[in-house]
Amino acid sequence: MKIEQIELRELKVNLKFRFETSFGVEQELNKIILILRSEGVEGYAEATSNNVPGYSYETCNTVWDALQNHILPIVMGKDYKTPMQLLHDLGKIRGHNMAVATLETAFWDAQAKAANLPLWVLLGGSRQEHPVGASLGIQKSIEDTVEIAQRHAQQGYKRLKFKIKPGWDVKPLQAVRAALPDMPLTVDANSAYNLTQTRVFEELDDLGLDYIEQPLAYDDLIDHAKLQTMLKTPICLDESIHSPEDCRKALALDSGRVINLKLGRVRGHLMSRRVHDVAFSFGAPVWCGGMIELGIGRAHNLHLSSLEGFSLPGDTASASRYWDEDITEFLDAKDGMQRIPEGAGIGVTLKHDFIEKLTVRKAVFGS
Ligand code: OSB
Ligand code: MG
Repeated sequence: MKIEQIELRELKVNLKFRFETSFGVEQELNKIILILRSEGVEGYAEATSNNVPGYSYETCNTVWDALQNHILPIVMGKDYKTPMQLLHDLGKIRGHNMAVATLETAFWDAQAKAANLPLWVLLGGSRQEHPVGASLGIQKSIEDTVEIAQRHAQQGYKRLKFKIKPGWDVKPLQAVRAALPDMPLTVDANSAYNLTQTRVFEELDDLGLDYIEQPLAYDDLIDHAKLQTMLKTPICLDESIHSPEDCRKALALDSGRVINLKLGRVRGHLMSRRVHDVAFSFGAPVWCGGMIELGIGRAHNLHLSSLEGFSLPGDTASASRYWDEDITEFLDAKDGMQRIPEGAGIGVTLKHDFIEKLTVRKAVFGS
């Protein structure tokens, strides 16, 4: 596939709800989308960056800068046979995985479209329908938390994940557990605790959670291993895993027993598949995380989730949970199951007029 033209757009979008995590509140978001044009086909991708560097050092602005000034100058006009060749050419770019993944995932979509195959076939997946969970932000009160939990359980979500932070952890989860005794529940601390606060996790350990996501530092594997020895509940790693090597080390050290996979965090589909394969060889379940994506990113996540090792529900709810209107035509999940869009590539069509309306920055590279 010759990289003939790349179109970048930054969109301004409004989340339907206020999403509070231990690192901040999000509602007005900027999203970058990329359209790759090659040999008569278009590949679509979406950056997973947030507006602020709270989850990752990457932001919308660093993704735009890395693509415009460092990544695209290397790849424009070149002809790559495989995603591996593309990644190899970008080997000197340290980090900026979300920026690289934006190009890499568009490349996969274009390749799948050129072959007239759904992306999941190219990735080697099998499952075409996937159970979905909901990631619920920090609420104003315990009553609100129980109410939103019950509402989402009724809507059919197969697992509920609650954001926690110091001072907002054991009590709300005890209340939810009392209201929903049999529901699969998890928590996500987004790195907000350290080893002086293990008491919180010992109390959460009695609630039968499926896992505790990223309790300790974003760059840690050692303290997580220490915490894991104290708990029956598996630790799930998100922020700590950026590569297949990170995954191997984490599972070898028993820093966690479940892996959250996000395309942007690990540099795209090829590296996601390798992280998945490492986890699979350890017998560790993986699931697809979310970064509050629009429909393009959601479709990529669903294709990735078709791989065998994705044995737990993902943060892969329908676009309609997040947006009054999406930039793609996106099928809603039914009874907590989300189907992979059909057709070649990621299988979504873009609403070009709506995208134009949301655009706050646009650049085209190549001709
Ligand atoms: O830690 O999984 C996370 C959103 C932004 C940044 C980090 C995370 C999240 C979510 C939301 O939990 C998942 C989603 O529903 O898209
Ligand atoms: Mg997380």
